[in-house]
Order: sequence, then structure tokens, then C-alpha cells
Amino acid sequence: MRTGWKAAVCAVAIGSAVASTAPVGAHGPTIGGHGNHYYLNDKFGGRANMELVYGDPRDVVYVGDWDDNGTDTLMVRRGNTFYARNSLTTGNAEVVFSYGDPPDTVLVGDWDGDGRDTLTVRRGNRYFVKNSVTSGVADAEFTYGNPDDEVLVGDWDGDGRDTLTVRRGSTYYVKNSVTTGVADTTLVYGNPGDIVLTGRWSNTQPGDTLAVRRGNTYYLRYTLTPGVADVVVPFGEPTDTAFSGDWGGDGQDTLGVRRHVGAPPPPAQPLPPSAPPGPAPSADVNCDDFATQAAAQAWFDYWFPAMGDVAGLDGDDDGKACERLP
Ligand SMILES: [Ca+2]
Ligand SMILES: [Ca+2]
Ligand SMILES: [Ca+2]
Ligand SMILES: [Ca+2]
Repeated sequence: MRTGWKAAVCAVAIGSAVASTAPVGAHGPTIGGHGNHYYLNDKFGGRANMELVYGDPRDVVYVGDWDDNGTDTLMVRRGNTFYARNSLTTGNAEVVFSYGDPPDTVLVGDWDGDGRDTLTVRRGNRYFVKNSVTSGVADAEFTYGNPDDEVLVGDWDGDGRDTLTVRRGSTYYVKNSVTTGVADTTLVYGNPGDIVLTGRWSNTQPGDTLAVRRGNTYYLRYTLTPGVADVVVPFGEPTDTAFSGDWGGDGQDTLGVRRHVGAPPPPAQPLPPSAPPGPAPSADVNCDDFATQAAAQAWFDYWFPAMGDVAGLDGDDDGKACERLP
């Protein structure tokens, strides 16, 4: 992974100091927040027993099991290019691929139950499912809920496949297939403003359930039913961004936090109003896509603030793209 890139999407911070109820979990949307230090615990201990640094502080980050080894790891996104690492250690990306368009919302899940997490692109209430972490067109498409609905991803019925739940306040509309149609079950849980995490918190439960976060205290429920928490655990700091995943590969999801260490990162720079002629930004672009060095340079200068040298046009890092072109 190259350093110094800035994500095109400014992520939403989650924490007690920030009024956000975005769902975070072992699977689902971006985990939000900022910082490139991650503190995990593969049990429900109060303190982290795994620490790593990955990507840049402003990166958009997702959690999933990209290689079907049972362990969830991190993936950062820059535009429509995704950089996944398969171990929970500091280091470079091991898998790089492009999917969708830079403004797309994506969700992580194991949609076909093969053990491997992949992406679904969301556009409003339309979902485009892809069952491999490779570039290419969607494998399936469906519609669920309303365009502005908050969605959670999980294996609610324990059949090994992840599906969607739409959340409206404290009501959850659970669907157990990635097909167009109405909810299979409906659940009322917690308060409308709660920060909710999803996961399989105990090996006694068949599938994923909910947890509510208040400050740095987590209230875990082992069934998708109304009621009080089965376990209450502390973790991290109230200002951390929290998420969940199976860090040890034992089938149980536990907690992790994302934290910024050091001076605040510079704000993400918005793109100028219009793009120069050229292809959409991705790792598939190369110097042969441009007739002149000036054309390549204009394209490079436009996309660099948001996406870095996404196409690798400036191999020697001197700021000049495709110097071999006329
Ligand atoms: Ca894995
Ligand atoms: Ca899969
Ligand atoms: Ca399922
Ligand atoms: Ca685990």
C-alpha cells in the first residue's frame, strides 16, 4: 500500500461525542471514523490483545473474511479501488481490485455462503451483489426497503449466508435472502438513537444478533428478540470508532476499535468541479490510455488529491505522470 493517499469519501465518525447511529459489525457498511490504528480483542476482555496499523487515517475501511480462512481482516477503499489484507498485522495490501463507481455505497457480506466475504454495491434501494473480490459485473441484483433506509448485514438465520436488515428507529425488518420482497421477520430492539453493532457473540447462537453501544460499554444480546442484554462488556474509549469481527477464527465475533493517534489528519480535499477527458479512475488505467503526457498529467492532477496515484502513472513519485509519452 502506498502512503499519503486520501480517500474520496469522508467517513462518518461514530462515538459517544458524535450523534450517529450508523450500524457497524462483522459485516456491513464502512466502519466509519478515522485513524489508522486498530485495537482488537479476540475474546471479550476489556483491553486489546491485538494491535495493528493499516492504511491512512482518512481511509474508508471495511471488515471481512476475504480469503475464507475464518478470520476477519481489514480492507481500505480509495475511490472504487479496494485494498485488502488477509492478516491482522501491520503491512501492505495483499489483494487489490476495483468494483462499482467511486461514489457508490458498498456493503460487505458472504452473500452465497461460500465462506468468503465480498461486496454488494448499493444505489438507493437497489443492491448489486458480487460473489468474488474481483473486478467485473454483478452476479445478482435485488431491491429492498427505501432508498434512505439504514441497513445492517448479517447471517440472521444461521444458514451461512449474509442478508440485509433495514433499521427504522428501533424497528428492524429482517430479510433472510438476497432477493426482492418483504421482510421475513420484524423486531423492536433498544432505543431509536442507539449505536448498534452486529455479530455472533456466542457460540451458542446460530447466527448474528445485535449489540447496543453506550459510551465504551457494549450490551450484547444472544437472540434476535426484545429483552435485556445477555452480557455487558467494556472496551476501549468512548471516543473510539467501534466495530466487530471474528479476529481469532473461532466462529465468535468480538470487538475492535479504530483510533487516530497523533495530530488530527488534514481534511479530505473535494474534487475540482469537472473531470478532464479520460477513463474512470481505477488501477486498470495505464499510460496507453492517453495520447499525450499533458493529457495524462491533467487526469493525474485531477484525481490525485482524492485517490492518490490510483493508476500508477507516476512510478518514480516525482509528480510527473507518463513521462515517456509525447
Ligand atoms: Ca480471512
Ligand atoms: Ca461468499
Ligand atoms: Ca442467513
Ligand atoms: Ca473470534
